[in-house]
Amino acid sequence: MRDFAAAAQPLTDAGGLREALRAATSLVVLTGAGISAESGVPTFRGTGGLWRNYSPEELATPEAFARNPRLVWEWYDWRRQVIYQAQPNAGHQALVELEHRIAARPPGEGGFTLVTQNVDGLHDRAGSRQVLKLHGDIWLTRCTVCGALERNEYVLLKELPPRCRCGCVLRPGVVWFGETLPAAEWERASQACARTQVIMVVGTSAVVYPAAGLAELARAAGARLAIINLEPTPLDSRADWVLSGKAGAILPALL
Ligand code: BJW
Ligand code: ZN
Repeated sequence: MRDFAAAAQPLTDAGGLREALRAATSLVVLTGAGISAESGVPTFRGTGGLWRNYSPEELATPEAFARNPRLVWEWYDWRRQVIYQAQPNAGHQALVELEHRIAARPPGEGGFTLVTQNVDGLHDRAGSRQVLKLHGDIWLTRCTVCGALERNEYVLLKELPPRCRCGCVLRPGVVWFGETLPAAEWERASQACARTQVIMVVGTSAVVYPAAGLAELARAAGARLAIINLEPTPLDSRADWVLSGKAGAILPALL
């Protein structure tokens, strides 16, 4: 097991969080792009967050897709190639271990709930059993006309934009700005937050709503809040623990 001294940055009261995790029978973990950064998957914001000088706000919208579906698909096709080659890292794996440990405790109210904003599927590939994907899945396509939803794991799509069997344009099966989150996932995530003892928010800039609001929801219902991030986030001032450093070092160290 790794010692805290091995983590890249100083940890603020990590011992207290470790104790809270040891005692918890309910835990929600909310992850963002930062947890996959150490697998080589670029984040959206900050260093290396841009693709060909476009920001996610310029590409991840229905308007951008309507204007230039080929450009948007080029971005997704590039990201699918990067994700295809990536492997889950020590951070993803630590969350699998945490899920097992909490499941083994005397049954409490909530158990372990993993909520992700990521579309990369790396939590599933690491072995997490129940992943609530708030922003969809990059390996799904949805027909813009007939609505057919399919898994499409080809990298380097032959035709951009790809087309449905019905002949119409397919879009990525993800949630863009201005679109609503999948209702069932959102419902389960917010219910878990309303009854959890601890919420850990890992590798997200916490600027995109409603996902970022889950931390506030949990806190308002009495949960303690831990932030794990390389950089400060807007949630830090309300957190019980702010652990500054790489998720791939801090999460295993907490175990
Ligand atoms: C590390 C690390 C390491 C690096 N270790 N850490 C309330 C207030 C204001 C605005 C709104 C609001 N409610 C709704 C909105 C509008 C909008 C919104 O939030 N806008 C804000 C940007 C202002 N939200 C929406 O439109 C949402 N829909 C909605 O609200 O529906 C209801 C509605 C409908 C119609 C009208 C009105 C309301 C939908 C949001 C969908 C977001 N979609 C995307 C794309 C998904 C598909 C794809 O992947 O392509 O989701 S955008 C992009 O941002 C993606 C991400 O999931 C999301 C969050 O990004 P994330 O994960 O936080 O990544 P980064 O890059 O921002 O941060 C990485 C972090 O990691 C950094 O902090 C680093 O420091 C850290 N890090 N390496 C630890 N090794
Ligand atoms: Zn179709």
